Amino acid sequence: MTLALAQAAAGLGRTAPNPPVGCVIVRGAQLVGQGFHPRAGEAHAEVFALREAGERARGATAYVTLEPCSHHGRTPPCADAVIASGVRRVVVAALDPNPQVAGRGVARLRAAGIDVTVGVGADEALRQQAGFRSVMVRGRPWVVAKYAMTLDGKVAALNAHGGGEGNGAVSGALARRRVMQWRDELDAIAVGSGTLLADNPALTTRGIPGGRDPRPVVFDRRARTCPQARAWRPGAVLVAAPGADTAAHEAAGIQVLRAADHAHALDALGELGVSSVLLEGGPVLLGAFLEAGLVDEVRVLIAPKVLGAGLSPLPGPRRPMAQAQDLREVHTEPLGPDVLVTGLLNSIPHL
Ligand code: AOF
Ligand code: ZN
Repeated sequence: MTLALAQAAAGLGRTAPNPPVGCVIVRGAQLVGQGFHPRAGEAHAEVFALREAGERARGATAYVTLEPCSHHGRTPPCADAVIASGVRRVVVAALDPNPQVAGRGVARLRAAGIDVTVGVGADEALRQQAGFRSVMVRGRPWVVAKYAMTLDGKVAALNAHGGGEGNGAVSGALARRRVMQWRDELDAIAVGSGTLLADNPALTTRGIPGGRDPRPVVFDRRARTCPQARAWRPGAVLVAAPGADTAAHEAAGIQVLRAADHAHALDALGELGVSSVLLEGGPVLLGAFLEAGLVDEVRVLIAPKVLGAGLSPLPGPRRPMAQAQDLREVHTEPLGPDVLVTGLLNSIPHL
């Protein structure tokens, strides 16, 4: 299953609205086939793996990171392909929350006499499929809030006017590389209008071989950003208030999405085929998402430096420590001199 999960990882950021899925086929001690789902509309992981295995699939065991599908979508049911191949045992990491599948894939395999085990490697599979599961079950993308801060909890120095000062990276090279990996793996990257105005960020993936750029989403209620800013490449989305004057942006070819609040904006992004969002700031947008309960996962990079006055990452109301939000499934990892802390605020939809 570890190999199947590694296969699936090749599809991260490329399969929406479909899930990233990996499959390996093992006969005795021999790996006879492997594959992953490259993008929506193309064949599913099992099909690639079975194709490679050919006749050697007979009597073999298939490891799949998602329950083989039982329905006719853009492609025919994988459960039928698995049955036809002669595979004798199937190990599945997680069931498919798609209501058209939802356990029917496994049921069909079992009805054909195949021995099926479910749940092996489920934690990692759920993390890989968080975006797909989120849209399928909740109708909105999985939101990952990311920021880099100093030991004293500041994300940016202050400029002379008391605003954020964009210049100067907080974290080191390894941490910055990890952020680029996340940009490669998540469907969209979201920032607020303040960040666009202050930094004019490119919001691209740099330094990752074969990397792809996430779709820029700019939360700009009043459409006050410059339509010529670097973020406005093809596919970029402006999220504006229902009454905002977006004529200049529309004239520049920018896609405008109107939403009364952040929750509705996320629903609309889900409908556009965005399964996961890397929310990179600034603090006003992060704080608003957090208070609305819309941050599902947090990834924080902590740099061993002390700044003094500066911007806090997540401004929120005053509350007693007993009411602080606790993260679940917390992981820490050193990245050179920095420390990465990740955790969940909402659970990944499971079946
Ligand atoms: C699998 N293996 O590799 C994937 C699955 O339109 P389609 O035919 O591509 O079907 C999309 C649905 O199939 C998707 O919503 C999810 O339920 C399942 N994805 N299933 O057996 C795969 N990518
Ligand atoms: Zn399938």
